[in-house]
Amino acid sequence: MSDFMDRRALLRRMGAAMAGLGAYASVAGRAMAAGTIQAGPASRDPTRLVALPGKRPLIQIYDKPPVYETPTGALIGKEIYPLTDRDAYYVRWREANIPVIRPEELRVDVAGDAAVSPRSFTFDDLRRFEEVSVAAVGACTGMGRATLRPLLPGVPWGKGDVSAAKWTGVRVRDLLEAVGVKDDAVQVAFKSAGQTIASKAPEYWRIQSVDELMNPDAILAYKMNDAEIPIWNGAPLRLVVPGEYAPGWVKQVVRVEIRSTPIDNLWAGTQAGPDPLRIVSFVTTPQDGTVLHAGQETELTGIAFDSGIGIARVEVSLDGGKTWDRAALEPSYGKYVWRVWHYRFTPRRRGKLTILTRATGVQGEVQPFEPLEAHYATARRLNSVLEYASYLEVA
Ligand SMILES: Nc1nc2c(c(=O)[nH]1)N[C@H]1C(S)=C(S)[C@@H](COP(=O)(O)O)O[C@H]1N2
Ligand SMILES: [Mo]
Repeated sequence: MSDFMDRRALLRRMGAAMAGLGAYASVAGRAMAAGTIQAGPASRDPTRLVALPGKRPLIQIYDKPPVYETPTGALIGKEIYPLTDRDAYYVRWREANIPVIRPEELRVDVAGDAAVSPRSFTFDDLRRFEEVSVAAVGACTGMGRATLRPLLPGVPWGKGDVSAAKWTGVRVRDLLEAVGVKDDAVQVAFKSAGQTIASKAPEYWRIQSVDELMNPDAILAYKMNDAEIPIWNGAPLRLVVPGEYAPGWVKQVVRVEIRSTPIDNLWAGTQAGPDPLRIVSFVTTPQDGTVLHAGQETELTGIAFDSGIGIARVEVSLDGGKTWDRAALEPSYGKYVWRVWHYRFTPRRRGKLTILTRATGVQGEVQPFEPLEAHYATARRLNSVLEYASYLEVA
């Protein structure tokens, strides 16, 4: 049985590697032109690991467009501790074709009716601005959705639709100042290069308010963890808005539109404004399903993050929330980076073990115990203790 599983996983991995990136883009592109491409069936089998070219095996949720979750044990990486390694960073696209754009081919149009002097920038032009770096957590708004009942629409994410990386590039503010922003600007829209699978809104646009983009930490990045950005994570240029949820972090940015009227588009929504990360914590290792040994001391490692305000403490409960005990926090590695924490205990009772964790921020905000009803209804931002429970076993 396990032999069979291994073979299947191996075959899938080989298939994915052989298909290659070029093949993926052109096959999907042709299928889309023929009107045959659709979102693949959603499934979330945490044991189904598939490697995209250049990535290590990740939990495949969709094949086309590619949606891959990072196994929790791979969130804290080694390239730049405690950030996620580039080949483990989660992947989420709506595009049916993901063009390969070499830096020398890149043109970014910074335009729109509220731009004073619209301009097209080459990669070399961008490199003439001051280069800045920021390390930040990137998190999808659907975190933990797969754990809720009734099941909600949307990508059935587990806990791994989040990662952290060091991004290097140019400040959006510097670009906006270079072209000039008119007084009547209400928002800035960012458009990606490819075409999404939605025929009614084939272009992926997201909007930010001008105020958010005056944050010097908002950047258009061309490097990840001091190296090339994987195509899957938005090479050659992606938007990074630290402290905010990642749907607005448009990948493969080719157009920046400074607008005096809100854009009317399925992806963009109509309201520009901050979308700060809500406080959350969870166990990264041991991963769910791990069997612990009764009487043997075990160390839990986990992460906790918020929008950059600061984590004061993380507590762990082994009895379903009746009692809580404090975990040991590692030092902060940057305000937008997750805090790593550890907790040691010795399991005694054999059987299933559910572990809850609860983060508290420096301003007193507490990770909610249950999903907020309003958020449950919209299937967004479900950062409760319960969604992030860990399910282990003691033998
Ligand atoms: N071009 C493009 N950018 C995009 C998306 C997308 O579908 N297309 N998805 C957004 C969403 S919903 C998320 S959660 C993040 C995921 O970034 P990643 O694939 O680098 O992990 O990218 C954002 N930027
Ligand atoms: Mo997302």
